[in-house]
Amino acid sequence: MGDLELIEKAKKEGIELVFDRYNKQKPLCNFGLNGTCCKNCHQGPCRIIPGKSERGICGVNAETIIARNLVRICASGASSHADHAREMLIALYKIAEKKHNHYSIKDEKKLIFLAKKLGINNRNKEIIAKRLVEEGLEDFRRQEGLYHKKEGDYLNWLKIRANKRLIKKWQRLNILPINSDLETSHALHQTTMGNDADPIHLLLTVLKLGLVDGYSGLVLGSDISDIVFGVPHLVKSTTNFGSLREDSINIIVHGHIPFIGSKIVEWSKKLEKEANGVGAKGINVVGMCCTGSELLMRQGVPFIGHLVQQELAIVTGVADVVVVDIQCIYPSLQDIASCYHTKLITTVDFVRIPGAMHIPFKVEDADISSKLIIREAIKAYTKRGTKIFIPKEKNDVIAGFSVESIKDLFSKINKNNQWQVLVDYLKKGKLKGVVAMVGCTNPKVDNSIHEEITKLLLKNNILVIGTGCWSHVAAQNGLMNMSALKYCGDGLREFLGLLKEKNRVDIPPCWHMGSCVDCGRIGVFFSEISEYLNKDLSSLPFVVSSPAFATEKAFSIASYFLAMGLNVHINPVPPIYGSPKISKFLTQDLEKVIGGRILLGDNAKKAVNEILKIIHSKKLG
Ligand code: NFS
Ligand code: SF4
Repeated sequence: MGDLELIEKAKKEGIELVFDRYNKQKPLCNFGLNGTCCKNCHQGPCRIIPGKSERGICGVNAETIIARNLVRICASGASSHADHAREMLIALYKIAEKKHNHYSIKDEKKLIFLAKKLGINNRNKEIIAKRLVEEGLEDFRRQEGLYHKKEGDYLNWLKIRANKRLIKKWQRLNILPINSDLETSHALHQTTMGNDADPIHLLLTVLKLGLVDGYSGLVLGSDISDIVFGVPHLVKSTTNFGSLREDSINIIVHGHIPFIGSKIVEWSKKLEKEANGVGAKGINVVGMCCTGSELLMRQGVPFIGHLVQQELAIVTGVADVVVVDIQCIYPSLQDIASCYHTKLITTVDFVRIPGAMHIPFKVEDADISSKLIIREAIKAYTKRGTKIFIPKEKNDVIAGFSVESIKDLFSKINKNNQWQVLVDYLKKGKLKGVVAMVGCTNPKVDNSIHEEITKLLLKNNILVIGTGCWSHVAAQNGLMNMSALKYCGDGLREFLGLLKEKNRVDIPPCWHMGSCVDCGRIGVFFSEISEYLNKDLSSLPFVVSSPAFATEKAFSIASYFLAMGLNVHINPVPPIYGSPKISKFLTQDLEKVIGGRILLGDNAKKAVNEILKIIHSKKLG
């Protein structure tokens, strides 16, 4: 797919890549891999060695260390998503204040839909938006549930977006979060030296943090970005490095929040003449990682690479600017950029990379910063070297499968009960289930596992939906266009054919639901079907798989899905192996507590076997 050629090129040019650094780190530390190291205080750090040092200096055992570490992973992941969502809320408030005209409320329908759920009634959309923001921010500051536990003292977004049956279950388990910041800071406190030593209680906190991640991060983040940028609808574009252009100025937008990217797309058209002035044919904006998905599904921008490919984009020699905001940005980008003409630009105050240029980006002066960034790209283009190689491969992609757009597709078959279309196919057994593919790529893993699992699922008549870096791998391998129908079993092909016929649009077998934050859309998708059927989510043939998870966020997303009662395949094995009790609890007993558990499987066949076992045990009808 061109990656190998680029890796070869990097080698020749003496450039160190993520894969080289991974090799230098080998062998990876077993204590870290098994979850049995603790540095939560300075009596240690401590490691658990069976038969030698079974307890840390404070007396804590392996189970507790592992459970505490998982809590901390989830607190970190959840706070990343919650911070993202808060950023969106604050931006929406500024937009609603109308003190500037850089952005506007694009999707009034979504605004009203959410406002109604929150009990907000007004005729003025700006007033509605501001009140909606206040309700969202309440999820970062509510303290009421602390004094006296009352009914309803938990996240507003959970109240309006979660499945009612699940809320009751979470209430019984006492894991309904009061406010996002409180829960993540509480989790850090809970896991310091001398606090919670009960591993099961700690693992329930992992589920609670999954709900924080889900409702004050993922769902909230996607909802607000829909209001500002519009609910995604089906859109066509391209993927792979072949979407870079030698004759044009290439701007790679990398990170997670769609504000910068969308403006750069807009200004790249307006400043085209300036680009022509330096001999470039035009300005080609492409997306990397989750920003790639955000821009793809709303503006049809090509998305060219996932986490472990970000460095390779610069190695092509045609990346004029790489502009980044938050999360998943390898600091090595600057080292590599400095070997070429590439300008790396950071934009968020708390994400700085030594050597990179910093252009602060605020929604209230988005146009100014976008122009500055594009002009940096124009300048950089004039300094392009000759060490250029763009892999040719380029695949077509169909994206934009939001819950709303999926329901639109279904409504052409059943106007009033959209979910019935999917339910009928599941009941008839023509579709066996739905699997959501999520998460990262990882240098530790052969990332073709994404592609292999996906193909096996399609063959087994499973509808595959998904987000994040999975969507890059799937798209790059042609699984998000019509050519992938050849991988589908007959029942799935019939289902997709019916949708195509009734809607008169191409429907590929893998549905791109967006960036990682859009895992919230997956949650809403599953929740709505379970509510429609009035059945527990854990009784339905739905599974989640994260076959190459890398980030803390990916683990907190997994806890969100676990908390919903779904079975979640996670690979590589999360740091739980240091305790047989914890491993057993998470991979077996958890099912009795919440309905779902962690599935393991380090290759596609094993993973799909596990997934199919679950799916076959949960037949509808
Ligand atoms: Ni999500 Fe994985 Fe990062 Fe996006 Fe990719 S690494 S947790 S998919 S880019 S956030
Ligand atoms: Fe060691 Fe306990 Fe301190 Fe952890 S909290 S570093 S196990 S003494």
